[in-house]
Amino acid sequence: MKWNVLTRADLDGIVCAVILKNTEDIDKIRFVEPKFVQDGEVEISSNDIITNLPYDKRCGMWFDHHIANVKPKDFKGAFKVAPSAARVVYDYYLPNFPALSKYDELMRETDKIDSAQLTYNEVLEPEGYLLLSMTIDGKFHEDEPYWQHLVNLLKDKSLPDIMNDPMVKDKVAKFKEQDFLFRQAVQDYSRVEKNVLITDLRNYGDLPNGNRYYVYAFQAATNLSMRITNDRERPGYVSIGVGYNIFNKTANINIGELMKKYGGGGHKAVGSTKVKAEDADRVVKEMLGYLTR
Ligand SMILES: [Mn+2]
Repeated sequence: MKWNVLTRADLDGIVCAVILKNTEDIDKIRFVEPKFVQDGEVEISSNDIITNLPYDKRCGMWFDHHIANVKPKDFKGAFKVAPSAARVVYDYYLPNFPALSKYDELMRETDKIDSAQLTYNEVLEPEGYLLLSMTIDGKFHEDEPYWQHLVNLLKDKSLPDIMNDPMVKDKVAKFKEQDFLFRQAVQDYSRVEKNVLITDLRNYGDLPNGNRYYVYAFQAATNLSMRITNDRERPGYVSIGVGYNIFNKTANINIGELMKKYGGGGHKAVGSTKVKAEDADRVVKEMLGYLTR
C-alpha cells in the first residue's frame, strides 16, 4: 500500500517522515499546521499517515505525543506521552525494523530538542541538530522544498554532511541573520507580569525567525513565558504561545489544557492557540489570570 505522510514542519515532524520512509512505502509528504488539522480544514484520506499532529478520523494511521490531543478509542498507529512523536513512530516499528537503530543519535537529539532539554549555553549558541531545527520555520510555505530536502538528508546523511549541504548552509546563514534581529525584538517588546514574561510582538511588523528559547535565557527569573504575534497564515488572527521556562520549571499548570479552552492545544509545559485579533487582549488577560496564580 502506498502511503502519504501528513506532518508538522518542525524537526520532530520531519524525523517522523524519515522513520516512516524506512518502514512504509511513502509517496508524498505534506506539511501542515496543527490548527488546520484540528479545525478539519485539511483534505485527508485513508492513505494518510498523520504524525505529530492532531488526530483526524479520515486518516489511515496516526502517531502522536501531544497530551492535549483527543485520542480516539480505536485507531491504527500509536499514541503515548513521549519526548517526541518521532520516538512514538520509532518504538512502534523498531521490533520489526531493527535497522532503525542506526538513527539512535538522531532519535536522542530529536527527543532532547522537542522536549527542550537544553542547557543555557546550547540556547545561546545553538549547534548541530539544535541549530538545524531552528532553520525549520513552519510559518513560511515557500520553505516546503527545503523541508522535503531535509527529510532526504536526515534519512541518508551524517550530521557533518548535512551541515555542509549548500541549502542547509544557506538556511543557517539566513537564520543567524534573522536571529540577531529577533533577539533585539525580544529585548525591546517584552514585559514581566508577576511570574510571566510577556513578549508582545503584534506591533513589530514583519517578525524575523529567531531562536524561540532565547526568551528563557533572557529572563530566567520568570517561570512562564507568553509570546503574542500576528498570525502570518491567517490574517486577522493572533497567535498566543505559552511555555514553561526551560531553565526554571517551577510552574505547575497544564498549558495544553489551558490552550484547549481557547481552541488550541499542546503539552503540559508548552502550548499555543490562534484567536481573532479583536479577541486577543481579552484572551491574554484571561490566560494571565490562570498563569499568574
Ligand atoms: Mn512533537
